[in-house]
This record gives sequence, structure tokens and C-alpha cells, in this order.
Amino acid sequence: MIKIIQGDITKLVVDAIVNAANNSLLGGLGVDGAIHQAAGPDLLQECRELHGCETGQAKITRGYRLPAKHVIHTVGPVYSGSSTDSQLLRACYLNSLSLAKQNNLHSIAFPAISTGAYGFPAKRAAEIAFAAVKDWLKQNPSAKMEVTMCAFDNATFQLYQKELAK
Ligand code: AR6
Repeated sequence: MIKIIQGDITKLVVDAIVNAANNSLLGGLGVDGAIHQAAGPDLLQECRELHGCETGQAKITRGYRLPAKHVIHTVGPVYSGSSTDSQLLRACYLNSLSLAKQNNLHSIAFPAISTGAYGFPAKRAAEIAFAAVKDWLKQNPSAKMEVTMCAFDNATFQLYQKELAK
């Protein structure tokens, strides 16, 4: 099942929220900064032990002071206009969902990965995100995964409404 909301992902009560991180996994601005701020310093300490993350891959930590039990850290592509951008963005969604399933989680919330500092055009990113999630849910019905697509700004929320209606 896919739900959409507009708001702050750090407030969501789910098994895992996804962080749009960078390769270092040592924090940053945007949603990454908000998640580390809300989770507290123990999150950074656990992230240090992960030794970074490749673009398109995902790693899991606990959620610490967040209402979410876990954080799945994924690294979106820095938008360059090449076709690998789309493949890597799709991989972020698929790998995060598979990691959630492997950890027996049943609810996950995603921010609009790569559409802030990393410059991915929001409309194309929304299309890729929804196609990836829909494909994964179709292929993994036994996971009983509840997916929340969290838009921060109203423009992204409107794109998500259109994608959900498709
Ligand atoms: N809840 C939900 N979405 C949010 C929140 C929030 N609290 N805050 C921002 N967004 P960005 P990226 C939205 O830049 O493009 C960091 O420095 C935001 O409006 O956070 O993947 C990392 O360390 C946008 O729609 O992530 C990396 O260096 C979306 O989250 C780099 O930025 C993604 O914007 C990653 O860039």
C-alpha cells in the first residue's frame, strides 16, 4: 500500500524513515540534517561505524530519539543529466525497501530523494520513485509493506497526488 503525506518526515511513527544522505553517512543539510537533529548524537555514532555508503545503496541504523524505530540511509545521485541518474535513483528506492523487508519491517517512509541539494528534477524524480515502489510492492506482496511518500513542499505533494492517481 502507498500513502502520501505533506510534512516533516522526522515526525512520522513508522518502522523506518529513509534518509537522503551523502556517501559519508556523517550528516549534512536538508532532510539529513533534520533527521540527525531529531535523532540525537547516538545516530551519528552508529553511522560512523558504517564507513559510508555507495550511491544507490542503503544501510540501516536504529532511530534513537526519533519516533521511527529505524533509519534507512540511502544516497541518491547528484543530478548530472545522464541516464545512470535515473537508474541510481530507482536503486535507492528498491534497495531501501529490500533492506526494510530483510529486517522484518512493515512500514517505511521516503523523502523525495535527490530533489533538494542534489538537483534531480522533481517531476521526473516523482515518476521514478512511484514506479520503483509500485514495482517492488508487486514483486514482494508477502512483505506487507506500507509505504509513505513524504513530500516536504506543496509542489512535490502535488506531483505525488498525480502519481498516486495513475
Ligand atoms: N522531511 C521531509 N522532507 C524533507 C525534510 C524533512 N524534514 N527536509 C527537507 N526535505 P535534500 P538530496 C525534502 O537536499 O537532494 C544533504 O546535505 C526537501 O524539500 O535533503 O538527496 C545530504 O547530506 C527535498 O524535497 O536531499 C546530502 O549531501 C528532499 O527532502 C545532500 O543533502 C531532498 O532534499 C542530499 O541531497
